[in-house]
Amino acid sequence: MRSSSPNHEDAASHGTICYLPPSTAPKMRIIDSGNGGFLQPSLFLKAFEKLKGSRTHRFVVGLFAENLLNFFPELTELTRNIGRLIRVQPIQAESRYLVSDSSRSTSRRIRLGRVVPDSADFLNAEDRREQEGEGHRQRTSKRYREIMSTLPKELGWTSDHMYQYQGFWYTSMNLEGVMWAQQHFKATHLDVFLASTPKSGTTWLKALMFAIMNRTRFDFSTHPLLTSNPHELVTLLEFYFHWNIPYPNPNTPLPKTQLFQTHIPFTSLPESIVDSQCRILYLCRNPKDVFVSMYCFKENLTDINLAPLSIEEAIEQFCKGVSLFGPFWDHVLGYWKVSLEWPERVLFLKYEDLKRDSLFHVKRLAEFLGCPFSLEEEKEGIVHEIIKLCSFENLSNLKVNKTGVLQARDFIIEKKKFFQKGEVGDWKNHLTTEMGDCLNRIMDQKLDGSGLTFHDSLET
Ligand code: PAP
Repeated sequence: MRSSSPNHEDAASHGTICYLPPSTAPKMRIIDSGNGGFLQPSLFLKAFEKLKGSRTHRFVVGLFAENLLNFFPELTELTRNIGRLIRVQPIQAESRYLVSDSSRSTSRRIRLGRVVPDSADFLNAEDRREQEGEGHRQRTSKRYREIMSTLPKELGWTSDHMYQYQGFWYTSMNLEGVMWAQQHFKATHLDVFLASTPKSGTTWLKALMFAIMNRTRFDFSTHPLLTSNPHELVTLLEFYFHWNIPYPNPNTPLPKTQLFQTHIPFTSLPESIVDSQCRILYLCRNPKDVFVSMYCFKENLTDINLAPLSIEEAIEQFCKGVSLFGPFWDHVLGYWKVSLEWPERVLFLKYEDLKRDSLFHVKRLAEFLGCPFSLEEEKEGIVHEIIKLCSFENLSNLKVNKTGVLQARDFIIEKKKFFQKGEVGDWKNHLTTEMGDCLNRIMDQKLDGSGLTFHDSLET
């Protein structure tokens, strides 16, 4: 990582680029390393304009991208130009912030400025705890990475490597989160988990489960799903580690029933989830659509230093079991078996079945969650309202899902990427018949004797 470069000078020569958050925003301000002035958002925009056309015009400056956008929606447009924005890491009282440029074939990071405390006494007890937490997180991360260095690894889809841990494949970031959850997460019997392999329709189910479980709290005209992305409303368990620690924050009482999402395979779940008798909804989708959805999605995540992975290489990896949280078949079979063993605790649902008969499955889901729809609710059309609210057509057209990003540390993804096509059978537009047959053969082999098949849903 370079601490200075011609681009640094270039940026500085275009004036100060600063962001002064309002008092409700994180208690930090950015000052330019040049002259240390402050800017309000409008001036921030102006400064950014100045950079246009320069070598640094792609280097968008921001602090805690998500907060920035929450407070200044007018900056949303800028995120289109964000390459990879490296989250500010507070190091005691002063930090650097880094922005890297994804517009070029090689990744370069430049130091544009410093982050300094707003005032000498800016660190209150909570801030201090947060900083201690950050230090602890970094030490933990280092320990996890040492463990990772001893694990089998393979070429990654979105990062240089994936690591095999307890029989499944992970990126280093995901694996850190899994290890942390195994060590620290404490589930209670009131918790509900949505489990799935990536790209099985999790975003849809998050919306549906949230809407079903909270239906008496919100009305449909002002529903949180109209203003928040489903991933902002339901927490991804293995990302806790990358957000705030320590968890749970003793000062924040948790709601009685908490809905979590996870991609962790059943055999690697934190023990407390298995022991606490909480409910798990497992969502799966035909593997060919999962593969294609992941392949298209990965374009947004891939480290720009990596050689692109062709679809042929990717499917070869998938068929070897090397995919995010894969092998796909072991993930699915793990939950399938417990759903047969503990039907009252684990409900197994297919994306395609939900598409085919949403009404039936949404009602079944509500029963499983312990909050069945009453006859009055059915008469009032509440089930239909929930289905409509959470439909691909509705969610994908909301401003909140068309613009902006989700961020956890240096993982940044545009919200609209969670809504690609939402169709059954899109694989036919991407895979050759041979590729499809090959995946079918493998799945038949792996699922043989389990009673689980994807053929019904596959050929829809
Ligand atoms: P994640 O694992 O990254 O959270 P996930 O939500 O499981 O992703 O999967 C994304 C898929 O669900 C996308 O499928 P596609 O690539 O084949 O299009 C996305 O379009 C689809 N999806 C998202 N929301 C909905 C919805 N409301 N209804 C149906 N499908 C949806």
